[in-house]
Amino acid sequence: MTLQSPAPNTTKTDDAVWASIAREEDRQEQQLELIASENHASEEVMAAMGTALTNKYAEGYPGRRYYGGCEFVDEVEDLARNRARELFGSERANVQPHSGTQANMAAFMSMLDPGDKVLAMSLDHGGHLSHGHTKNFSGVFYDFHSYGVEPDTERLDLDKIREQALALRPKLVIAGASAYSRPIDFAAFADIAREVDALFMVDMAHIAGLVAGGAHASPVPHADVVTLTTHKTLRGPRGGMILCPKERIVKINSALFPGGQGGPLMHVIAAKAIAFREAQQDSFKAYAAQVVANASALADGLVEAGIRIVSGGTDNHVMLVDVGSVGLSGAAAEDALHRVDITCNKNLIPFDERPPMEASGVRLGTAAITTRGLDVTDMGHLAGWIGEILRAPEDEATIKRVAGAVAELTSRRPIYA
Ligand code: DSN
Repeated sequence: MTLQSPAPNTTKTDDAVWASIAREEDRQEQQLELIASENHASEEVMAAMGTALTNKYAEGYPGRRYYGGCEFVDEVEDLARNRARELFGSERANVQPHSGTQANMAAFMSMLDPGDKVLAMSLDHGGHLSHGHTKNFSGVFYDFHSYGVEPDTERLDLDKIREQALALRPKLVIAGASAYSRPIDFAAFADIAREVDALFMVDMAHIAGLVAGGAHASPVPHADVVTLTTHKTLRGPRGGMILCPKERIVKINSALFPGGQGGPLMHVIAAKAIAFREAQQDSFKAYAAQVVANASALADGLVEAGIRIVSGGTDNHVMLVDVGSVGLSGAAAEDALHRVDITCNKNLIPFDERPPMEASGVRLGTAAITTRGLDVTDMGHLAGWIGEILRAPEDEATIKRVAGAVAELTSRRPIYA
């Protein structure tokens, strides 16, 4: 494929910005990206974001815009909406949210009044900022209460969550997490919500690509509203999306625009449409299965190296590594791994006694490294390298040897060949 924009010979006059972009592109090629919420979008997805669609205002929805000249961006948004509906088996889709948090804001506005009670997963146990953190709009405008994982299993206990819901009688129950490595039983969650006359929403941002690829059960048949981001396991452009049954779409659309956003990013919506088509291919099903297989192999390898994984392992793309088990804080582990070009983020583990900027865990995910072709054999090596670095974070010989092994692997498996 020939990229149309930016044309390969585009005159680049802004040396400062292009130099930083080049350094970031090199960084991505040279480092193993284990941040669980990141991925490497295809060149075609990225090309769509560099087109003239960025110039177009299109407030409103296809066929009902507040600007002229929208006939072609209407085509693009219709393609994106229809492909999203087909991909996830949803009656309706809104592809305009600029982010997952803005998708959540619109979802809440469509279902809740300020002050309404909501039950969602605690951020400290793996939930998300926009599910009720006191400094986030969600915690400011709504009355959020949280459930968490059990101290012994480090898993959700649906019976306990049901008891909480019966006591609280929330208007909305939310399932979905940013650091939870076990399957979520959406049907059981929906039953709890129905029993207490609550609405049920799922934020599947992290697992959207696994759902699309058949590697995690779908929440779409069970939830009143499903929100997601398009850039994590789904491997599209940075952005958000909302799925819902047809009777909810009018309120959702109006809550998103004019409720929470102005003009949609039509260049990003074009990139979303391309990513949804990519996710409809058999190759994406294989990708989703490989993401899960790789995560499982990486977790097993770390356990073999004597490092504790929260809940003992993973069934999806993510795991929480308790680096306190080898005497490190999450921040120290993140720094140590960064020195050998392995990128990850410090993360609280459930019942953590350290503050968030220090934390006792790191969160590792396999979405991005699977995109660049790493397999379960590579995971065995990677687990060994991580184990060596976490056990000897200051040992120069170990750092040099592992950094060399990472460099050899990344050069053999380029992202954009
Ligand atoms: N901050 C994202 C993550 O890393 O999981 C979620 O929004």
